[in-house]
Amino acid sequence: MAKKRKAARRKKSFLASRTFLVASVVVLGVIIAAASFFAFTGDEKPKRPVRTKPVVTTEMQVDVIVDNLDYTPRDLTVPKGATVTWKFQDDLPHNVTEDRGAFESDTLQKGDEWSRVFDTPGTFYYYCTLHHIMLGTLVVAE
Ligand SMILES: [Cu+2]
Repeated sequence: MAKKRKAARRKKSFLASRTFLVASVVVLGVIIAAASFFAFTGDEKPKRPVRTKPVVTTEMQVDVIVDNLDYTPRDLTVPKGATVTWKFQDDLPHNVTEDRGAFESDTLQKGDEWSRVFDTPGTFYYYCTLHHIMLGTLVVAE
């Protein structure tokens, strides 16, 4: 009788250690996944959104509306020498900051505007430093 109980206890302890092993592997997996996630996103610049409704224009004066935590159009191509004006219409303050520092507006409020002449061809990725979900692309054509 006592022998049987002892065997049962041994079986239970084996099960417990196996459960512990599985739990350890799961916890370790979660830690590795979290660590790699933070390592990957840590100092990286914001990711570009999927290109939606790209606008290509030959106009020399082009507006980008800043509203609802977004730039519209998000993806704009203008001719070399064009003036782009960001018009701030959101209730929240925003700015226009190029990823590599090519240009940077002040943080502006509803009703404000910020203009810049683009004489250098290239692709400029910009975002709002206050809201990293706000991502825009400006292409200055040759
Ligand atoms: Cu913002």
